[in-house]
Amino acid sequence: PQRIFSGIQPSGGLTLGNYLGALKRFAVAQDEGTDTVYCMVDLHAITVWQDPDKLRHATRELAAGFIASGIDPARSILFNQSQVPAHTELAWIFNCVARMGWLRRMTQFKDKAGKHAEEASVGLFAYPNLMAADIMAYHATHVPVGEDQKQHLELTRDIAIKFNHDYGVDFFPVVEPVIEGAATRVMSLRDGTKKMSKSDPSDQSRINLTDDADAIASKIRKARTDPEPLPETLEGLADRPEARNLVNIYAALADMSPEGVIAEFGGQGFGVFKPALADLAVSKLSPISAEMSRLMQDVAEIDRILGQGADRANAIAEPILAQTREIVGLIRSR
Ligand code: AQP
Repeated sequence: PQRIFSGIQPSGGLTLGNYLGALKRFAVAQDEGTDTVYCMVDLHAITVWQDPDKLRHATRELAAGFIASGIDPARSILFNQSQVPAHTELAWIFNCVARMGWLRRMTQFKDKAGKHAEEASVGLFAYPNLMAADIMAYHATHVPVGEDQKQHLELTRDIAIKFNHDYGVDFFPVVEPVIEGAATRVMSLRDGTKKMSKSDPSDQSRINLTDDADAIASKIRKARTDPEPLPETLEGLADRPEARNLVNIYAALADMSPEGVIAEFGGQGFGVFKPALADLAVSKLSPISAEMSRLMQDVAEIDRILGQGADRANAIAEPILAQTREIVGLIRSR
């Protein structure tokens, strides 16, 4: 049977990239009736310093973002990672399965640690092992993510294969990454070669799910573009990353193909396309942002939802962890 797992870090506010690359697709999977488990990965967030009050706020706001994007806590399991201890215990076991050389190849670590790898936390280096544990603790088979997470999922597969091989079992499934749609890589509005990211120092580079209509419209109006009108064919976007990004965003928001967007706007200048995109973005995102602020008025209710989700998550993960201990040879006295 299929089970989908995915997570988002409460390391700041949600962006349009997180929405199109993750949340919107999470809601579709749930609505298709798949078994869906969604996690606020707070333990991943602390691999770089987080102010404790801001972390609490971001975790609750992220939960509100999930619910406002259509994730129903009754149909999906929605919880925060640190309330389910199986994640960290399994991550330790995976620390002992994964090889240093595998982790050294991870481009996200290189990007995030930059020139200061010696000062980065050990947690940031071991991040992909915890991610593998998140997924394997539920025996998830499919993981919808953006393009940026592809390498980490390959590592998850390698860990599952090596664990199964080393212990002579067929226990952990080899997961399938699900990277599809027009917006698996939403780019920065200031630089079409960088991904849109919650931790980018420039707020102008991203659309936040909490931005109001004016902010959304103004960021799209000011988004960097070239002076040419949109091309008549998709191929014409090949060397125009900023233009291509805006076309992809339009397509994903409108549930159209990029070809369809070009069919509609090809030959038009950005003076026409940007206002149309701004209107579309405002109409799709305003209801989400309004629902998020409504939910954030009652944080006790959010905490209650996360607690219930954690109970349901524990009920799946604990037996899988118990079997893992058995396979590895860790004694549990009864
Ligand atoms: N720009 C993006 N386009 C498409 N998908 C994206 N995702 C993130 N950015 C984009 C997808 O969102 C999910 C959650 O990501 P995350 O918060 O766990 O970590 P991240 O990928 O590191 O996201 P950010 O926004 O860039 O956070 P920071 O700045 O803290 O590193 C994942 O499925 C991801 O693919």
